[in-house]
Amino acid sequence: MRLVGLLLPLVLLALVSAGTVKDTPKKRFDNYKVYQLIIKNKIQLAAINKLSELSEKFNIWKEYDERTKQIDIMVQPEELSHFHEILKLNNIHSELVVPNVQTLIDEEQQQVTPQDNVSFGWTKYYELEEIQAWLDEILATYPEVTKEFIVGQSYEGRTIRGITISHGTDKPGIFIESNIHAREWITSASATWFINQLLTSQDPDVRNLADSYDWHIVPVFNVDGFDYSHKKDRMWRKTRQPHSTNACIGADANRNFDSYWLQNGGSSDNPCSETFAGDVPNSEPEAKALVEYLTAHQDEFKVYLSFHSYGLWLLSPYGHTADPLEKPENADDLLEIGEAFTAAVKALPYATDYVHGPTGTTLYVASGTSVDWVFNELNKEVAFTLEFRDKTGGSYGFILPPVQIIPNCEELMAGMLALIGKTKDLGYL
Ligand code: 0X9
Ligand code: ZN
Repeated sequence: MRLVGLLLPLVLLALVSAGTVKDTPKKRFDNYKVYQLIIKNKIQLAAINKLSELSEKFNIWKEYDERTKQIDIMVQPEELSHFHEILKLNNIHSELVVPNVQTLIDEEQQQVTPQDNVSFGWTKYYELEEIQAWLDEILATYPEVTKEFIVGQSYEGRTIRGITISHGTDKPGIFIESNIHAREWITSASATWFINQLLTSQDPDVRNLADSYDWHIVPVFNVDGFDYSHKKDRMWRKTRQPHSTNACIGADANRNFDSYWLQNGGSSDNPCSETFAGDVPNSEPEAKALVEYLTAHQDEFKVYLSFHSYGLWLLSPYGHTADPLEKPENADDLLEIGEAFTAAVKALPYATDYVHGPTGTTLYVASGTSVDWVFNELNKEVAFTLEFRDKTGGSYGFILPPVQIIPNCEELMAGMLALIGKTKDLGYL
């Protein structure tokens, strides 16, 4: 009796303090299916883009890719017959790539080793609190070479944290921003693995990488979205700031930066779209915080990398245009760096094929991205978007099985060694 009397207020307190996130059940994706579509003309593209405005029902996993003409799209079970009707009417070819998204989510949650419950490893995906606790542990274990930095606060009041790893002073800096898109869990898993490698690896090449540069790494940038993707909706992409005139929540943080913002069709003004640019540039507190942080610390880094998934791409600016004639002055250097990265990844036993090139002509036009903002406004000459595993049209998309975390990380390290090596050879570092 006394125990119940003590416990009940505690339980209630825990529920209340966890806030509204605890109030709604976790979204299930039973029988949601993912299709890969082949788009042959503008009418077909317009038809699919129209559907995708209803992002709850038709959720774009991979936007229209200029080069391969493919789109990956997740469809709610209730909309399947409508969807197939639209495909038929527009003569769009489709292939089923994920028959049941919930099955993938369930498999993703299965523990690979019981050990992962005890200590942090890279055979499962961790929640935000676990990543934060791990970061604290890393900072406490390596006080000589690590330092915490704070980018700012998210809409829901979480702290956006980063770590610097530095073996000396005034080395050329490399800034890594990861998990700007909430559902891209492999990005923070890889960023934490990379931090761990810089601190613990005995491989001479990795030691050289750690010792020669000042690293600035933000493993989870979109903290609110990431937490929401773990607790409520595995497929959440955007931020969590509500919109004043619309029920749809959040903006695509990677469309919210003030570089060609909302231009050239590379983003949307519809708050319900997955690529909603926000009402104004930097409307999202997270983007605003990053802009302010990077502006204040612009002298501390020369290379900027943004981790995404999926598709196996290494993308350079510009993102705002698909005109091949409109390219940065150092476009050839960026191609050479991209070549080094893709060749190094290909040489691993997995023989994974990354594709590199300018975003607008290689993938699709994306305006207002963090990478383009850093490139154009902070005049950083080397800036890339990395799109990790899965491959497009693959069986997993964003829900990359935990057994693939380490292989993805190995590819990241091989690619990174080559990317940084070539960037140095070309005189940027
Ligand atoms: O659309 C995006 O924001 C990125 N792809 S994702 O599927 N992860 O959402 C690509 C961003 C391209 N980057 C630049 N324009 N620099
Ligand atoms: Zn992304």
